[in-house]
Amino acid sequence: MEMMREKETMRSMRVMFIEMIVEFIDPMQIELLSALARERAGCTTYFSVEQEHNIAEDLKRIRPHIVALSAKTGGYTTTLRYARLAKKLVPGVLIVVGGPHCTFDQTLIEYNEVDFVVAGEGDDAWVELLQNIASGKSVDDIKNVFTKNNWFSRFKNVTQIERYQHMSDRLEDLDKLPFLDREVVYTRVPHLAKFPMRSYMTSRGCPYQCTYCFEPKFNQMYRGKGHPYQRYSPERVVEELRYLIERYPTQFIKFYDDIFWIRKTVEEEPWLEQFAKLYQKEIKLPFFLLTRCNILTEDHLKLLKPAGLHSMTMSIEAGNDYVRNEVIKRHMTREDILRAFDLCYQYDVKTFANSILAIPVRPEILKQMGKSNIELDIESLDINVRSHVTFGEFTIIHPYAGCEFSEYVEENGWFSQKDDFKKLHHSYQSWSPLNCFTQEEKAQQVNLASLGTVCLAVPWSRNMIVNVLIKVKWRWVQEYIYHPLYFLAKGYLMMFKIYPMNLGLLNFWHMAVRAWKNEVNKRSPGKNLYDEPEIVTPTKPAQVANA
Ligand code: B12
Repeated sequence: MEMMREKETMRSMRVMFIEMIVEFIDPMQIELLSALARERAGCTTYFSVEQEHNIAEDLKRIRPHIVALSAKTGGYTTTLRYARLAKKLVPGVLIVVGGPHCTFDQTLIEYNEVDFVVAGEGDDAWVELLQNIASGKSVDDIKNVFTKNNWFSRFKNVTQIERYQHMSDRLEDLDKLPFLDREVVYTRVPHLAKFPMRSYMTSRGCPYQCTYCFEPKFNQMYRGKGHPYQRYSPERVVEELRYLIERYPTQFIKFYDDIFWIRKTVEEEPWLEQFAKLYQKEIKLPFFLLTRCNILTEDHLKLLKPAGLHSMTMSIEAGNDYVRNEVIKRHMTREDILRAFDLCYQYDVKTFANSILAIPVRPEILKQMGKSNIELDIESLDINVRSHVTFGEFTIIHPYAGCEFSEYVEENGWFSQKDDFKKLHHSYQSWSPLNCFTQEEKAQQVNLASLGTVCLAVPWSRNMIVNVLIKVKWRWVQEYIYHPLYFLAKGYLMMFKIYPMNLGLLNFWHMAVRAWKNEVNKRSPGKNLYDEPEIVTPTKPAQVANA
């Protein structure tokens, strides 16, 4: 396969994607951008993952014309490190950066090592950019694309709202997109090909207001430019899944849509019924999806369960009403949560709930409530236990670009977006980056993050966990006892309850070792995957980097 790709390079631009790590979920943005580059711009595409490959060697061997990077807020400095490395090793290479971080922070274009920033939806912009580069045309007027030229002459000194004028309309007919190019990833990351769960998104967008997510700002950015929720037709979903199943071992489908339906009743959303019928007839595999407690009804379960619905995520996020509805704006009552989880219990649909710990509340409000921050976190554990959650993940809130929560912590002096984004750990399983907590409180939060999951597997341990175990301060206890316990509980619940699959003994062992390494990296401060994030200072504009 590598050789076939190499031959093709003789007649097309070589585009190389670089990622830090690939877990057990497909990096779908790479797969989509690769398919677009190959099918619409005639490029040859390559993929390199720092955790698996020697990126420097890959860069020297492939000599890409374009390096394409997807920036997340935690670790965007690592993205810039890849860009610098590519510029050093491959003279003339052009660096394109897109993804959730630079959608809201286009100033990345000011770094010398970045030639183009693509904000928002990248599909059309990416193809036009590649086509124009290949044919030597100007790229400065392409919607969603920021270049050194247009940035310093038109966009640097205008408001974000004015920059939004440079966005194209939302892509409405998703069916026009090509199938994801899984091959570009699977040839380099065989563990993902062998893992028999395929991830897929049938929709884009979410109309809700949660302050820790970028979607509300995204919707603002695209106001007047199309509906905030777009989706493939059921026929298209099933066609792509069938294509996938024929090629790769597949036992389970994970629908990763932010939200699998948005209206409150089945009647209001005919798509669901059409999908359920087709899926049941053509695919038949068990599946997982994400939705919200306040829009789940019995009718949804009656419709989707026979089609194969096995498990789903409904995030609880916070047990305390004030935190849930005022601070992070979930707009969901306690009754909504209990009712939805009880329904799933009744229908034997396994549940995977996310809860976010360490959401800070202003001291005067804490005083009024007569509670401490950690007591609020314990309320989140308790509502998980009460809801009979099958698997619960407890993460630590991290502020990200484009999220209202980042403004909230900045206004309160707990975090500086300008100075602290660049220091964020790449994972939100790591310690809180907020300065309103003491080290002791932060240690309790990460202890609860590990032990909360254990508690759901062994509910009678609740009192011992909240009264004794989370108070232990020794790092070695966290690393050598709590993390492994979390890992065992998560492994067991994931593999036997949430995503039941038959891996075979050897495959199971390989996957377990890999998963363990990932978990250690995610949870440990100072144990970033590679090095401490490099702090980069934006430099003066380089010579205009047009192709
Ligand atoms: C699937 C997913 C994952 C998967 C796969 C991650 C991966 N490497 O691809 C898993 C579960 C592993 C994962 C992990 C994490 N994730 Co995640 N994940 C998602 C999710 C649900 C979908 C992403 C996706 O594939 N979308 C489909 C593709 C086609 O769309 P897209 O990503 O938006 O890409 C489009 C544009 O952004 C743009 N684009 C993107 N990259 C590029 C690059 C170039 C060059 C160009 C031109 C354009 C471009 O073009 C694409 C097509 O329009 C999003 C939520 C969401 N709805 O987007 C969160 C999200 C991306 N994840 C997020 C986070 C925080 C994480 C973690 C840090 C969580 C953690 N464990 O601590 C880790 C980071 C791991 C890592 N280093 O990648 C945040 C990122 C926030 C931020 N500002 O950085 C998001 C946005 C969720 C949220 N709303 O807060 N995640």
